[in-house]
Amino acid sequence: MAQKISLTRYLVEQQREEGHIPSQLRLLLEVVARACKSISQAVNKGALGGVLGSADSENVQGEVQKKLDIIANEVLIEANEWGGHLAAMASEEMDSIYLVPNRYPQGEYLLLFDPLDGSSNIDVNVSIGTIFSVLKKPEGSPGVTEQDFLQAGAQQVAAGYCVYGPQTTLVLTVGDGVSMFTLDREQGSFVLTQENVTIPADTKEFAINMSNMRHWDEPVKRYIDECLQGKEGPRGKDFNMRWIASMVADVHRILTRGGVFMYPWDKREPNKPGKLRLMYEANPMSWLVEQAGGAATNGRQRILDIVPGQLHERVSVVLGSKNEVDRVTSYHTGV
Ligand code: P6P
Repeated sequence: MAQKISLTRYLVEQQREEGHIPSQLRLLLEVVARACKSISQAVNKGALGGVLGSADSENVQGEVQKKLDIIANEVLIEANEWGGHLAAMASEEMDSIYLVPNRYPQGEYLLLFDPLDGSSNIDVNVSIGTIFSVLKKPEGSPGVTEQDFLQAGAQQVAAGYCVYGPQTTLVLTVGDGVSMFTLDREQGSFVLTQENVTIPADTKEFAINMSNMRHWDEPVKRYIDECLQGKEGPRGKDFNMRWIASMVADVHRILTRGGVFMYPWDKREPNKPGKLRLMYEANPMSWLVEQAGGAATNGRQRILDIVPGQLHERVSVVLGSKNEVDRVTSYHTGV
């Protein structure tokens, strides 16, 4: 029977062999993984843990916060603030950045996260997840400000998510491909279950919220309409549709079997580029997808090239199988 490789052993061997996981980053990733284990425990308790339903509060996005949103956020803050690997954190659930308290040593990394994405699915027992992105603190900046976070996604040094579904699976990249680790609850550790994850360049499966169709711009309507025409239409093949309304779950499916995920601009909110957040949803997911051989654009440009103007900036997202993403992008740009 093949020996189980734990996340710790994987990171130690990557650090030794590849040399691009400095000790502080390895510690950061292990701490985030441990926090995800705690979140998984809380999520799995559901009604038994008194953690379902809404808290009496809203987040910076103006969304009603679920109790588990707040629990997950607190777990990640408390797990990461004392280790000396971080200078500051940013979260979908917090208006401004969180500076590591002065009583703890400052590290060289910035951690951004959506502590519990897909929270509308919590109360109906559908997969949800934690998404995280790691940047380096700019050299020389004495203190840390929000400006230090405003780096393009191409600057990430690590990115990943943990999906709380039938399995609890951590998916991670440090720039050398994508690896998946499944939580072994008997051992309490994440075990390597897949390396060199690869997304097929072609697919017959798209993921989009079809109820918004009348609000999309023309290139998106054209792409989806051609998919719906099936083999009789210009694509010459039938398509299937999936929409879990939990980005982590939809992206996990695409990393596992291919597909294209779209959350496009919507004319009901013309001044918003999209619904999803650039820094702690689109950027980490886009890097994972690119590291697995896929592509990710906002319909016109590579998401990882977008320089953020603000921490909670939104973006349109088209990601997954490269040939499909390229097609959607070409319909927008005419190239
Ligand atoms: P809709 C979850 O709230 C989320 O941010 C993503 O995880 C998901 O892909 C999307 O919104 C679902 O949006 O409009 O279909 O509910």
